[in-house]
Amino acid sequence: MRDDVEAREEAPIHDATPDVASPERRRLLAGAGIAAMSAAVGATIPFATNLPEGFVPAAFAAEGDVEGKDGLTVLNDRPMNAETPAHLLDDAITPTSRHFIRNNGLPPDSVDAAAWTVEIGGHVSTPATYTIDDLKKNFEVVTMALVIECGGNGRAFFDPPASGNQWTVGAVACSEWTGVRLKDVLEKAGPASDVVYTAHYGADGHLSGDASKVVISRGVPIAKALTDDALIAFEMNGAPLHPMNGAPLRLVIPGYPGSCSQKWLTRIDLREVVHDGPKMTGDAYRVPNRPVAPGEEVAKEDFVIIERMPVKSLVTNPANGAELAERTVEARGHAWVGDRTVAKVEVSIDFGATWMDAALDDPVNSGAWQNWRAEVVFPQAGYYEIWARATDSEGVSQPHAIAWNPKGYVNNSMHRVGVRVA
Ligand SMILES: Nc1nc2c(c(=O)[nH]1)N[C@H]1C(S)=C(S)[C@@H](COP(=O)(O)O)O[C@H]1N2
Ligand SMILES: [Mo]
Repeated sequence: MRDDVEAREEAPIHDATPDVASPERRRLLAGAGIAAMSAAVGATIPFATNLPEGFVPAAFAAEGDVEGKDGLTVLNDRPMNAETPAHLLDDAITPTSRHFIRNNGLPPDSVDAAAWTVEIGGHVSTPATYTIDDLKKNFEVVTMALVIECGGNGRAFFDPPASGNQWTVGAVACSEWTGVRLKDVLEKAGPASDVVYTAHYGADGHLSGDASKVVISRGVPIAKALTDDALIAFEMNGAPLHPMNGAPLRLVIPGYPGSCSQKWLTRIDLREVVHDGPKMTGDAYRVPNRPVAPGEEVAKEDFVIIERMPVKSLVTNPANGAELAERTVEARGHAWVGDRTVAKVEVSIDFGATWMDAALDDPVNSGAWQNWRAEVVFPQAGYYEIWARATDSEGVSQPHAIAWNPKGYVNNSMHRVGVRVA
């Protein structure tokens, strides 16, 4: 991995051009002739001969042209961060092409899946190192649909705004992950009796290019790591992981902030103290220990680590802004909650004055989102909003208003979709 990091340092740093194609595609397009470039943008390029050598048509940025991804909205290209518009999350299982990307650093340039290893260490009696093949041979291989949601999903709606990626609603997905249970691997290593926390490490490079710097290293309470639905995954939707989603090996820990699901996983340590790696301390992935007023200053010692994610839902059909020719539409989407189940989803088309129950599926397994649908009938032509509100198994519902916090985390306020009915 060291070599990769050094090679990256020498590579030209992106400037402010909005080109976001993958490195391979960039090289291809940059070297392409006028005809190939025209074909790629789908139009003749009258001034093509003026395009400086190595420039890639900027149109690709608008399309979020990351190899193997489709229709994502790119928020930032260094590091790459891209979310999925809600209506493209309509599938019960999120296709890899629609799984959001949240990078804090630079993914490894090239990975050798056959040679990849993950080390299990720290306070254990039997430290171990496994290749992906070793994992498959030594532990039961399971496939589960699991939700990953970024702790900052919904930050764009904060007022006053919170700095960080301005995610709207699409930094969430529920793909089908294949791997081994984190629990099985940790138990085999023999955790010491004083272990309280995990510590996760990955192979991505720091934005500064400093190979000694760790990009992000988070962990979870040991009890969470020992649940049945936390996986060390090597497949996503029946294929190797996408390079931007952690290939060839990652953690998937549903129900906690996505940051706990380390990508490009190389090491897990068990610790006798709460982990203090980069992005575990200060106010990173933390919220105040009490409700605060929008804009209120909060002392560092009053922040607590975000653990279980709150109940939430998405309307994935119809699309926001849709023009509907019919008075009837199937509203549908997903609902999820950390470490609980969703008990009820309700839908309103009159700005919350009245609600109707949606049909709600059970999760296909623990850690998966639940699909819901409701036939909605609009009384007359006009503008409507479809609101969805989920309630979890402890009776806790999504709020109307954002529980404001300084870093813009865990916004689980209701999703609203506006439609015009003819
Ligand atoms: N090594 C590594 N793992 C990581 C990250 C990262 O930057 N580096 N980002 C985390 C964050 S903040 C989130 S929300 C999820 C996103 O997973 P995805 O990019 O596959 O959607 O990965 C997590 N794992
Ligand atoms: Mo995240």
